[in-house]
Amino acid sequence: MCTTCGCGHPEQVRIGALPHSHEANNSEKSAVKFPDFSHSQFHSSPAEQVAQQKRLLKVEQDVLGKNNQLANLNRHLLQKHGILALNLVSSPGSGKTTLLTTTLNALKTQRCCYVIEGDQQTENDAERIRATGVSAIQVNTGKGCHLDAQMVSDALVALRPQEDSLLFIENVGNLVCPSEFDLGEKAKVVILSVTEGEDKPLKYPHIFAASQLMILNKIDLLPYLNFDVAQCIENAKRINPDIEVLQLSATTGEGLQTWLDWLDKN
Ligand SMILES: Nc1nc2c(ncn2[C@@H]2O[C@H](COP(=O)(O)OP(=O)(O)O)[C@@H](O)[C@H]2O)c(=O)[nH]1
Ligand SMILES: [Mg+2]
Repeated sequence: MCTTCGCGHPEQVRIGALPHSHEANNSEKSAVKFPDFSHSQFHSSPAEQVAQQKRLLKVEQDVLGKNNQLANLNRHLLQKHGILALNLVSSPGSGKTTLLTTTLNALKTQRCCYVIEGDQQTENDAERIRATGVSAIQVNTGKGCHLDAQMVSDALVALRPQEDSLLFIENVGNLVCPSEFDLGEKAKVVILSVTEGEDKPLKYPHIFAASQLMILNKIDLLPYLNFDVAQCIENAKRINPDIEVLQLSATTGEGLQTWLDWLDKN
């Protein structure tokens, strides 16, 4: 994982308590008492912890500072050449690649498009994009949970996009870390599918706060689910009052035109 996502910060982890109604153990078997390691020898002394935190903070500042510099350079170059770059973010399986292939099939005769694909492993998504006839570069991040500005810069060297084109960047499936890493895009677009639950904007607020647009995907499945569309939009707007919202189905094409119109005006 990355240095900024919090996995290196045990002090940021909060373990909640059971509600009282769940505390009683009525079963005949006795409850297992797991050892509590929280104050054990595995932890450093307070002085060591402060030193570790300072070192971590410095690493984070260095990583994000360097990333932001390069992201600004990417943005400057993309804007200079009239390339609209969008950073598509979602959890795995929300339909980013499906939306891209449907979009590219609708757009490719009118507009020159390119795709940078981010995944931990495999070339699968780049191959799905290339099947539409559009050029795609796959970036495999290995253990990394997000794309960064350097990866996009390197992919752009390989991709050689034309002036005034459209660049879609499909980030690694993750609603957490990509919110922190500016790639130089014009806008982040967060995709949430209706199978994921309407509470996700509240649970993963940073990515919804950082996005200009939320696409609610897989609306063809709504008749089979208990998904409250109005509640989901209200949750997203509680986090980001300015967020725009589109509803569509990447597989049936319902609502796709609203997305194509959005692309046109941006
Ligand atoms: N029913 C339905 N399935 C979809 C839709 N969009 C994507 N899927 C399916 O969701 C799965 C994951 O899609 P994919 O595009 O690979 O998601 P990604 O991991 O975000 O790129 C695939 O089985 C898609 O066919 C949609 O609008 N409706
Ligand atoms: Mg994908």
